[in-house]
Amino acid sequence: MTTKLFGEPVARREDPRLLTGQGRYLDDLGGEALAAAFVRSPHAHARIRDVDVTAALDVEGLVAIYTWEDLPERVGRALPLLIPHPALTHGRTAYPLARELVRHVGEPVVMVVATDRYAAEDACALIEVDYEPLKPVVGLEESVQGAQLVHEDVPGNVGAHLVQEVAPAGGRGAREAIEAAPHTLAFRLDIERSASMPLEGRGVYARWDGRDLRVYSSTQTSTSVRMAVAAALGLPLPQVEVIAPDVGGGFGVKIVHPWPEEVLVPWAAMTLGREVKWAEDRREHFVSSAHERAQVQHVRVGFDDDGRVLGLDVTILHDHGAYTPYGIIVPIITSTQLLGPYKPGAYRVEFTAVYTNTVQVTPYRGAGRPQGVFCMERTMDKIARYLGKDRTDVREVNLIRPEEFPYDQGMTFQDGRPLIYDSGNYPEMLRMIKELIGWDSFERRPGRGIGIGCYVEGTGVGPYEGGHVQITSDGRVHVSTGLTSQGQGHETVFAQIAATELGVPIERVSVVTGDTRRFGYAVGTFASRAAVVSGNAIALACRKVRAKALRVAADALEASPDDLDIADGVVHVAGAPSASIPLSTVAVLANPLRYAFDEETAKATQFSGTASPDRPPVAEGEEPGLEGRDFYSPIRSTFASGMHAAIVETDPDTAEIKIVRYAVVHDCGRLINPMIVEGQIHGGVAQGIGGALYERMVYDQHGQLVNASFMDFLMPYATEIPHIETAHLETPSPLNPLGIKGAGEAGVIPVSAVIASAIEDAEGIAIDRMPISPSELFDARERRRLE
Ligand code: MCN
Repeated sequence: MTTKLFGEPVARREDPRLLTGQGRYLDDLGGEALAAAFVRSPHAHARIRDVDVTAALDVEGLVAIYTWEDLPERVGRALPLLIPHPALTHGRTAYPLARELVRHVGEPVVMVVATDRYAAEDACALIEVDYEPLKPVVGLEESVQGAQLVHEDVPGNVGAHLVQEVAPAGGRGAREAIEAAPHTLAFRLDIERSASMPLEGRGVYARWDGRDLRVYSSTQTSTSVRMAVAAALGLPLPQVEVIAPDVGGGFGVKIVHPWPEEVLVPWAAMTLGREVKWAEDRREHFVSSAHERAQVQHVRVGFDDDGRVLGLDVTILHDHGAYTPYGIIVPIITSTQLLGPYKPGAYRVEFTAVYTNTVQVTPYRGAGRPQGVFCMERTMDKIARYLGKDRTDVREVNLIRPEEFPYDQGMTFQDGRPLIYDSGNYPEMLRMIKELIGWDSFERRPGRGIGIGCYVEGTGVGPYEGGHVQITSDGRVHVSTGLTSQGQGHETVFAQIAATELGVPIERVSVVTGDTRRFGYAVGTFASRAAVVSGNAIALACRKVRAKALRVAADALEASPDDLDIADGVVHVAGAPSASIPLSTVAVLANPLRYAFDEETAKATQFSGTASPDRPPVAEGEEPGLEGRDFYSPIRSTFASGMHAAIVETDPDTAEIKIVRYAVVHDCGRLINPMIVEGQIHGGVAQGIGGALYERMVYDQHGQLVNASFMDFLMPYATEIPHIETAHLETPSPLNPLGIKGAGEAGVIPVSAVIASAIEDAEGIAIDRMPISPSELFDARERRRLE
């Protein structure tokens, strides 16, 4: 095969379109549609006494106003709880429009539809909602006290509680092991609340033609939106199409389905018989979508003189916010993946997830892992400091060795399946990161420190994805898969896979994602799963099509399929290049209708015109055409891993923190496209730096999010992001045909831990909370001075 593109740094094919303003995002569509806008709660907790719409009725262009009472029973139901779990004893989800109570600032109360957004917003401003304010629960400490309840029927505000314990066979439990250990440490760690901030917010646009409903949504899961909308509106699935156009980022927030707006806008379109659209504005994104991180962790660890962990006991307090559409996926990921590349003697983890009157918490890139890695890596650093050892030596003695794979880490994941690491080489990775950053030659001085952080990430979760591949009689290859893209470069990597598998030039391959008309069975883009799950499904579909192409070509060339190969879009007999036939011709021959795209092919297939006069029947066991589809359904996750290191400098006067160097070693199995993986890592690291130094959601005691704008919620600019040095280690996954592991969240996961490690090294001050601002570092210095 000459067309080997798998593993090559092929330039992203979507970029010319996306970077020159040719992208078609949600708000570029539906120019003629009516606009929806929402009245959202200004209170964190209140009872709705009355809604008076009288003044709004005079607004020119007003079309309709809806409250919860106006919704039919199916539409007005509480939104689905997407991933139930036995430990989630009190899961709660919101109604599409608030029913009697509001539980966070920003909860939608009234929907207005008007001829344009200006009129809709004007009407919203004139609607008077009479609220009876209730005392809000803000912050974890207040929630666990349970004096005030977020949901009247959830005692103590506790939605979920789970304990998991792993002990070596016949060995002590974690608490016992800690008591018996030569050394012990105990400390508390805090990670503040942050959120995905895609450039494009959420949005939905729907049209109803009296029979079929077409919904465009800026989503990460178009097939799930389709099912949810069909169910809510009582429509048969084939009558609902959902299309994700270009999506300007998601980072997790667009997995939640359906959002209230995703049900309400299509329902309004059907009810009014008009096209309706809603595009989220930035403030709505802050107060009405979802947040994450927000955890307090108490750690106790026992270890020996070498720093080997003998027992680890972690207690996590997790903030759900007001609702749990995604169940307990975030704290369960923290608790089960916290151990990273290490094997402590015994591990006990307990989490309690509580409600507060704040925006709901759902997975954001990294999904609970940054908190877990912060916990484990702070632990490693503290052990090293206590023993006066090098921090990498302490990590080294705790690492899982290459010969121990597959390694059953002992925990049970959300779906009840065990966490088994499939492959990796952590000691080699540690050697590589030390060399890349120059760990051993680093010259430490006050105000200049070096830090390290390591992680393991379960990627490529099931249950399945599919791929459809068709070769048409012009020789082009059309690939589709149901999951969506938000900027990950899927148009490029899936084309690389198809081009390599089929032996065709990549220019002839086109890729469609996230369109239920093209592919109806899919799960979605999250959990770094597209490359593993759709990538393998597409490869398997290509292999089917390739096998058929060889069968048809073998007939024409009077050869055995085993003697044939495909290169540059031409099937040829191995060793006899003149005996060949282009795939375009094979595609014509594969369809008895014999429709040739051009004259040359028509001649080659021995007929002219558009239809063959004599049509042979379709061979038994075959289907007409050169197309096929297949699914890939992983038996369990494949575990990617990485180690990051950074050098920081802190200003002696202003306490400003500057990242001088940042290095990454990453293992996502076989790389499809190293350039795209590096881009993913760079984006992730930038997001991680935001979480380490800048980004936090600041709620006041009334439950008001006081920094709900980009003026006040600090995100790093390009000027704050250092050059990121990257090296790859490829330990193929034995679990899937292509040997791939995921990469999409890799960059973000360990950054807070790495930066904390480096600042602590520079300052000699324990860094136990993230993010850390210059003023907080300054205060910490002052506290130390006074001690
Ligand atoms: N890749 C590769 N070789 C591998 C693994 C991955 O070339 N061995 C490529 C993939 O083909 C894909 C990219 O790297 O183009 C990321 O792959 P993968 O790890 O499968 O992640 P997904 O495509 O499933 O994307 C989801 C992941 C998540 S969970 C979040 S959150 C996230 C992220 O991707 N959100 C993003 N990256 C994002 N990037 C952009 N621009 N926007 C977002 O919203």
